[in-house]
Amino acid sequence: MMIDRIEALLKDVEKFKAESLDEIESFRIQLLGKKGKITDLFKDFKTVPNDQKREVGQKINLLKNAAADKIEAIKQKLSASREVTIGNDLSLPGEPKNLGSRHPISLVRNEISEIFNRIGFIISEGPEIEDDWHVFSALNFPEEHPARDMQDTFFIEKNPDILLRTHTSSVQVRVMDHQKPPIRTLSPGRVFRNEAISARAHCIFHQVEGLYIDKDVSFADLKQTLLYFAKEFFGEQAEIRLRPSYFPFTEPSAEVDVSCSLCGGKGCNVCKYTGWLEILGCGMVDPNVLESSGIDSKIYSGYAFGMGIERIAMLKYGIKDLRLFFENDQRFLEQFSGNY
Ligand code: 2NL
Repeated sequence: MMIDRIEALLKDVEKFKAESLDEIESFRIQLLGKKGKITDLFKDFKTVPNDQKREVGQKINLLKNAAADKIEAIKQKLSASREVTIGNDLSLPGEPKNLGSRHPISLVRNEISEIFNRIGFIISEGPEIEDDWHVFSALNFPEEHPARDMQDTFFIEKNPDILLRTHTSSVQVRVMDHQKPPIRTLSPGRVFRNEAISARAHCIFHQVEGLYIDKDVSFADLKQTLLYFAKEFFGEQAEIRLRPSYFPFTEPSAEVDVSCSLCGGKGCNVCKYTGWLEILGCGMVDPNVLESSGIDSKIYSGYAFGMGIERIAMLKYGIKDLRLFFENDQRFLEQFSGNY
């Protein structure tokens, strides 16, 4: 009786064919599942007379192994033939490859660089770990200037001479040290300030600074260059205005606003109903700065400007929180695309 059931199931296993994984699975459940026919055989084994137990036990085990082997073999065959089919079917859709996108800070940095490259500014780069001379002294910062304080600047260990640059002017000091005028250079880069992190401030951010030194460089040259930049970056309708300001390294100095491109100067909550957005600081290079780098301030004059890339990117893309630039959340990053 038991032997007949085993023989019949063995035949079923031998005959079994399948075209799909679903078929294989339902066959497996039929035989080896909790209520499967082979599982039942094991349950009924206790009813087998003692003198037949040995023979019947062996046969059930053989059947169980045969079923498991057959299922495995058909599975293998099926997946092999699937691979062959996929390999040969040129009409199947390709696997999507997700392309990355450039970081908004890179997009804006590259676009600004392009605009100034077109009028002869050459990119210069320099070290992020600097010395006091290139960051402060050569730029006419007095000995007791608060920017030199530990509260504002990161120092490397306890050496007050080695620090993380707080602006990329240090790169331009190095250019002036090694190059004779005319000088026309643009220094984009990462800068560091000891600030508490918030929606508007970060201890690491990015700057672009520009420097032009030649004979007879005037404030009018500076204004026209910045107007050209504003129109290229923000659009032909852009206007600029200059307000007097102060920097240790320029005299006179000015803050530059661009007309608000969102409301066209009428006033909105982005420009706080003034019609203007502050975009950069600038001025005529202080003669002390030229002389520190061995440039004769009686023969040469120059202008310089600096802008924060995060600030410009926030204006361009309407980003409200600066911290988004540093978190690398893909949901943020994948929204940016551009040619730069
Ligand atoms: C700002 C203002 C400025 C400069 C940067 C500069 C560099 C040299 C000599 C003189 Cl080597 N000046 N750079 C000048 C005026 C303003 O930056 O608001 N930056 C974010």
